[in-house]
Amino acid sequence: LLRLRRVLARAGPPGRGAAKLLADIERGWRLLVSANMPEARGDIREIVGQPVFVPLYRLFLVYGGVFRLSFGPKSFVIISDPLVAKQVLFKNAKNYSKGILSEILEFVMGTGLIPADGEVWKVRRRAVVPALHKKYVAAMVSLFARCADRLGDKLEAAHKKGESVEMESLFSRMALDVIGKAVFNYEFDSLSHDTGIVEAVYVTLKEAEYRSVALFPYWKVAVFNWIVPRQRRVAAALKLINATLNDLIAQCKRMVDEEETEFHEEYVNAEDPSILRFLLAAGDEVSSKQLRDDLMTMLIAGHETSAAVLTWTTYLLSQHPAEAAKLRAEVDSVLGDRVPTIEDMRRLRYTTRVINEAMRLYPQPPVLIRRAMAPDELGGFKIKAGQDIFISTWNLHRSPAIWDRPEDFVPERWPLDGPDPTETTENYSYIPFGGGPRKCLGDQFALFESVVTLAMLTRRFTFALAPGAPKVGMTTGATIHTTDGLHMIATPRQHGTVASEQTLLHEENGKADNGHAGN
Ligand code: HEM
Ligand code: RET
Repeated sequence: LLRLRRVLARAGPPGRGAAKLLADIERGWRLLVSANMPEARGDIREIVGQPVFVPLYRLFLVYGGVFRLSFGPKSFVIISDPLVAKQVLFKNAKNYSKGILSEILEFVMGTGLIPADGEVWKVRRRAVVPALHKKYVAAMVSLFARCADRLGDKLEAAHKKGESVEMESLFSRMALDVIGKAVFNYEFDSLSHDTGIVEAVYVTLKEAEYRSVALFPYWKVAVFNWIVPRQRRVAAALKLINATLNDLIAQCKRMVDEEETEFHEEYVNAEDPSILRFLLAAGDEVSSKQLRDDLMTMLIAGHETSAAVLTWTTYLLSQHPAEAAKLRAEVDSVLGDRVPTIEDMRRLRYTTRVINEAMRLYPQPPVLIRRAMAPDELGGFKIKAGQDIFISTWNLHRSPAIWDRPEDFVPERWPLDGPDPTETTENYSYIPFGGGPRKCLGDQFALFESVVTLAMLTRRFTFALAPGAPKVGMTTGATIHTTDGLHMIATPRQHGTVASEQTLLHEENGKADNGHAGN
């Protein structure tokens, strides 16, 4: 079977029929004979120098949905099979901890929700999830619109000066402004100023990215932390961020003490709708350190990922003018020159599908990390306690066994009148926000943030890659970045809707070319 796969892999990704047949045979085979897990004997040089998930895709085509990858004493199990991903994330989630992920992110998130495991995670998840209730998310829509408009003003100013714009860093700044207000009511205003605190956030983020792709945990060597200048800068940045967060927490505590309103399930303070305000008003027992860790976790989680989704969506649309035209038609007919509200989220259907599809092709992060706490059986193979595991979202989302035209950008593969695709509707073939008990708690927030921003920018501009811009390659830290930025020309639109685009949308709505294969 392996030999057959090798031969096929040389010819490139197989068609869906062949790939699905192979996957089925493989599953049956694993169950029939208690075979050993296929082992990829990679030369480490094949992996260094490019984003890790790229060689993992090639290995998936050769070794299948579950295989082992070893470097010296280190071994990882790589999962690219939806049902095995479901086992780890959902069915037997209790058996899996965050493993290496906690080691990477501990310096910035402490025992915050992403790295935490066990009792700490359980208690904090229960406390934080209610803060992102319906009314909160609805209140956030106007914040998204305000920040997207500020970004629009930047683009307009650049256009007046005849300049191109680097969208990746602009999206990153916009997402920082959004998440600062949303999580602790702090105005970074990073689209306009580079204050000390904005820089400190970036220094910290960069360090998290370095650690994500480091081949050995250099940060565990104590001397490095005070002799290497970068490590000293990181320590200084963290000190500044911690001090700022502690001030904000103290200030917010005072406000809550003075407040008259009773706390209730859908509590939102009009002047300060932040998550921090909710958590303090709820009055749970929580240490300032834990609160800081949770805020910091959300700051990083909600910033990096959203910026990356918007960057890759904008890139994909620049490569697909017909889809960009369809998007404009929808935005013009739904919004006209209105600012979007929560009700519009249901109406901006094609806009949502564009985001869904961009998250399929560029999932953020591209791999999920776990460690088995006790032995388990994954897709017919036994694994031991302590086994480190990578679930490759990238591979699942581009698996030739699951998708027709897996590499193509086809928002129409998700029917407009169908449900929004999630890990549940797609049975773990599509997991942009993970799944099971550790699923992203900002999923609705993030989806609306992307939809509002994309709609607002589409209303005001058309985008094209800047002439002579460097080729848009990928590089990875925790999320997928461009190698040299996303340089674009943003041209303000002449308003008045283009009639032919309106017709286009209505015609297409009738005959959705459903490229989605289902499971
Ligand atoms: C977890 C993706 C936005 C907060 C996750 C996970 C993914 C993810 C894949 C699961 C990680 C794992 O299983 O190891 C995304 C994407 C976003 C986004 C693609 C934007 C497009 C946000 C936002 C927030 C947030 C805006 C906060 C408001 C969290 C938290 C967790 C998490 C706290 C950990 C949950 C837990 O372990 O219980 N996110 N996220 N994320 N995300 Fe997001
Ligand atoms: C974020 C926030 C959202 C949830 C998670 C995060 C961390 C991801 C990491 C990924 C590492 C990826 C690697 C990819 C190689 O190709 C983005 C901070 C879980 C650390 C090593």
